Amino acid sequence: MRKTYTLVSILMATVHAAAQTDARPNIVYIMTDDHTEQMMSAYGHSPIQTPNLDRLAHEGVLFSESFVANSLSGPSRACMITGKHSHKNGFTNNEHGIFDGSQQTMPKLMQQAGYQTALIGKWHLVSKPTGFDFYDILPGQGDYYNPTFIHQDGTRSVEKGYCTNIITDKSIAWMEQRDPSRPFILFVHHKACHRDWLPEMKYIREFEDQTFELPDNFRDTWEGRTAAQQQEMSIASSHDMDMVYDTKIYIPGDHTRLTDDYLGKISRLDSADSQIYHQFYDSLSLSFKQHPLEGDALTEYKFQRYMRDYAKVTRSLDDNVGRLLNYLEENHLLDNTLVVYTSDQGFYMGEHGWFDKRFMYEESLRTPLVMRLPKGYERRGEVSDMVQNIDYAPTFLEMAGAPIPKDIQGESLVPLLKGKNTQGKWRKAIYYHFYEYPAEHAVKRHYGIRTGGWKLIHFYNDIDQWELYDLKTDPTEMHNLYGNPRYAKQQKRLHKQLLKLQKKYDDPIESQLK
Ligand code: SGN
Ligand code: CA
Repeated sequence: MRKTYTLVSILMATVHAAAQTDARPNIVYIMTDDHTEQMMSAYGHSPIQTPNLDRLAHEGVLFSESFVANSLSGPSRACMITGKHSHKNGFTNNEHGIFDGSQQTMPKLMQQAGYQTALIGKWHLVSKPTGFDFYDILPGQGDYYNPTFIHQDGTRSVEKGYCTNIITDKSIAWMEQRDPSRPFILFVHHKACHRDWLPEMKYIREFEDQTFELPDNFRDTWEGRTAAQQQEMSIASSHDMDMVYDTKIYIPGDHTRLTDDYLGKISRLDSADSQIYHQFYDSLSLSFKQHPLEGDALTEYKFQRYMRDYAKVTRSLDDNVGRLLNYLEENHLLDNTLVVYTSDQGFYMGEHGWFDKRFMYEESLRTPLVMRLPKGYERRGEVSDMVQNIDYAPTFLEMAGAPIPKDIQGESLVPLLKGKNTQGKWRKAIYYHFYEYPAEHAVKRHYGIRTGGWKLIHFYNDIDQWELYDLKTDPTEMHNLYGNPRYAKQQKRLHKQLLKLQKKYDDPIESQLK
């Protein structure tokens, strides 16, 4: 009898605790690394299917004009958590940056507003995370196979398994033990789909029958674009895209500069997985050795290998987004949770002949953004207003009913999510600034403005070149119109608009260059 009584009281307590007494929406923010719109089927032109990511879009909203402020991991993450451009949050580049965690951040403000805050996965801001009740992060870029995690007490441990699955397991485990009476914001930061695209064993043979179409401008020779000519992110170049490290093809005797890095990653596998891995890539290497390729044929071969491995990594990612959504659904959390899916930037899938990001050209300036909305937010379908990753912080704060500090530079997306008519008042242009040069991939420093139909970019530092694009007639940005008298009017107008944005965001770069 006593036993039954105890059980009933425990059950009652659980039911009571399960009701979230604070009705503000939860937020699950899923951010991947280097996942791009071209590889997400909801965006309409992907060669692979991403059903779970698409589910978010179909049940919620898809932002068709979504951009970053600085197309690189650390800087992008810093923009996201501060709601400010790089020159204001101080984290301008991966190579020399340490994020000043004592500054105001959105996670801190959410915490102060009574939210439980947790961060799991890639952090990449060097300093210790601040503003999180709980964190469990990857060191630096992290590893796909049996990754090491840095726990909140400073200790590290190697966790068995595939990184994308582990990050999801940890996210679910955190939600399981949270205080159900208070709202939460959970940041799920995947390593996928970052270089060097190491697949989960169960998908190692997926996509091998698929031949990916080359983008129209795959053989771009970058005329009229000096910075593009001098980049080091070309699929064709053996220096930029390495046969061993990137395409996982061993050419006997060809011990490239990255072999040790590659072996370091592969040696993390335990013996059963290592066998599967080697069986697969060794057989590819063997057939390559029997039928060696060169010139254009070799470049196209590298492109196919790149696309297939990227697709495999994306497949595991899509599964795991599905797992997380199912967890929310099964636990009756979906109705009152904002689920955001985005990436730290877009990526080149062979456009201009490239991989990687950094440039202000469309593929890497854009980032996928879909949201499944909590009750009370009625908007559905495509949102075509121009949004940027500095907008997430004010959006989450407004949803939490917390004040938005004046120095936050992004705009809250709440009016858009409520389906309100913004009466033409929404921004008509976005500002971009990339700083990491000299550095890997050799993309020059640049800043610029993108409007609905035009783009003006200034490459500076060891170069002084402007580029102007008419995005309506030249969406793949092949023709630099800068200085062409036919476009003098647009050029002048964009220069003016750019200066206005730099004034608005208080970026002193133009005066520094004079
Ligand atoms: C690593 C990669 C680069 C990549 C940067 C930044 N090289 O250095 O290809 O551009 O990260 O990526 S690797 O040999 O280590 O794979 S970011 O997404 O973290 O900004
Ligand atoms: Ca990235």
